[in-house]
Amino acid sequence: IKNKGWWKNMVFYQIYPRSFMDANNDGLGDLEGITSKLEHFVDAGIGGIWLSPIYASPMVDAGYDISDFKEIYDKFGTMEDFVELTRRAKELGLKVLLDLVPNHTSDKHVWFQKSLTNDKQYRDYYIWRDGKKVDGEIEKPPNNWLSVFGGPGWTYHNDSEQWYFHQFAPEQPDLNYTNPNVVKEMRDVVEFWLDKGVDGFRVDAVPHIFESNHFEDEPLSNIPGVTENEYDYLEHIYTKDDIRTYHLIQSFRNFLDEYANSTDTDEKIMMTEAYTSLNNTISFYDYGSHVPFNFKFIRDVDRNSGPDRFKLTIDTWLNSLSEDNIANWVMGNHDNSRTATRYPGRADQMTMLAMILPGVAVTYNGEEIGMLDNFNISFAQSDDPQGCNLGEDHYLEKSRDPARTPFQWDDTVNGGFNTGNETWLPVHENYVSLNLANQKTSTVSHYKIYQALTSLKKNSPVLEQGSTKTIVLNNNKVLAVIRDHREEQVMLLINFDDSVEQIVDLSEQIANNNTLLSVAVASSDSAVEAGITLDPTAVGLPAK
Ligand code: TEU
Repeated sequence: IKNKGWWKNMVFYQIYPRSFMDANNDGLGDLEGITSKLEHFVDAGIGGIWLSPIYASPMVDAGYDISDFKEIYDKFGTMEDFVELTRRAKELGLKVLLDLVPNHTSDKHVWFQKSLTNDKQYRDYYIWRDGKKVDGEIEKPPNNWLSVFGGPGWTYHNDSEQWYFHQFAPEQPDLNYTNPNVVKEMRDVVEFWLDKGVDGFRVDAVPHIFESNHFEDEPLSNIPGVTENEYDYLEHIYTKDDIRTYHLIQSFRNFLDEYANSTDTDEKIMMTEAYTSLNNTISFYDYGSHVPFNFKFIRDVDRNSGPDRFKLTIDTWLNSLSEDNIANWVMGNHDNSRTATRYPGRADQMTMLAMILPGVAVTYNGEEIGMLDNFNISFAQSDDPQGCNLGEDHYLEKSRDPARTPFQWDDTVNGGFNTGNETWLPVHENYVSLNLANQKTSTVSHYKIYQALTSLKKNSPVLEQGSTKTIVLNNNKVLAVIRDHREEQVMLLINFDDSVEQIVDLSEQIANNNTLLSVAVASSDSAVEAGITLDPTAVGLPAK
């Protein structure tokens, strides 16, 4: 395969198209907006972009409910706009990945519409079951399976007197992957976009693709305080992590490889989204995923975790990899609270970790400037079904909207996202000071640090090929990450203490005869002058 491994030391960036840049001022981001901002990625040191779904959709789940896999959502633009976006991206040397959503379609997809009419071919594209008759009278769902967004995983269809299954919203019916035609359809979708020149895919909701063919009731999780409508009320042993998922992923991988070979184009890659156990995540490497998303910085550590917890989290991940697996570090995405909100005052440290650790780093749009969640969203303004399902009093507890508000480009109206029309979610009011333009002119800013780190990552053989060691120093106040390669070292020091400075003695850590290339030090967002000392020369001690 041509240019195999181009992605192995790359920074990837997730674009949330609705919120990135609104070129036509209709309140919703669009492809033309993205194209107009492609230079930003070059400036930020990003190698590849992944676009959250841009396909035709009724937008019940922000585009993860697709009504036509081969059309562009009209408010995002046209196929010509997409072709232009990729053309310009290639010109700038950027790789382009799309979101592949194989688990389900929109209920408005023609396949489901035909399925509803009992069409011979399409009925079996989805998962239809008879309900349970109670006292011979009231129809109940076939079993107790729940939807990730809360409530039953089954919806009744009056005309055909059967229930269909949906892991997510009722408007997102699950495809039936035991039907080979469905697999073939999805392969056609992949091929369609590869023919348009995309470099790979982020594959959505992978552990949810298969369900047990026996439709057993799931056991109760017995987690205290969880109510019976909540997804966590059950243990999902029959609807998640099915072994057949891995074989499907392997078949996608084979297809990508065959495609790259037969067209003599660069390697095509796959990133897989799976919130699952460490073992299951690592298994995706064995079944062909190039980048099985590592969500450990989202799920396993938080603002209260000390250096020892971080060390454990990093080491456990790295030690699970076999030699040819490439590590990856995801800091945030559109489903989770933003990094700067989850790690108050430590956004820069998290950026440094992602960039100094080996392998692929994944940035969610806005994280390069330390954007914060916007909780100032009324129920009426809310969009996310996961939040709205909880009703007016509780929607913010699970809503993903706060992490999805428009990108803050500058201090003009709406943060420069558009030219003043109302935006689909409100722009965070802090945009007046927290914006890209501002951070570009400051000598020290989240963005400047981000840039320095991506540049170091790209240009340093140590970071690309070096070994990795983590050390807890100063009585569990400081975490050191040391990358070592031949005669060179890069060391990252993070002071976890919010108020007390740490003097770090590094004499033991610096290998004899080695040149210490750089030391990145940061104790809080305000102490970043020291963190920026990423000069390609040895930097003195002690740490600030
Ligand atoms: O998310 C898959 C998934 O499992 C989510 O339910 C996730 O755990 C949850 O949102 C955390 O709050 C993917 C997409 O990333 C998400 O945006 C979609 O809603 C979902 O699939 C359905 O397509």
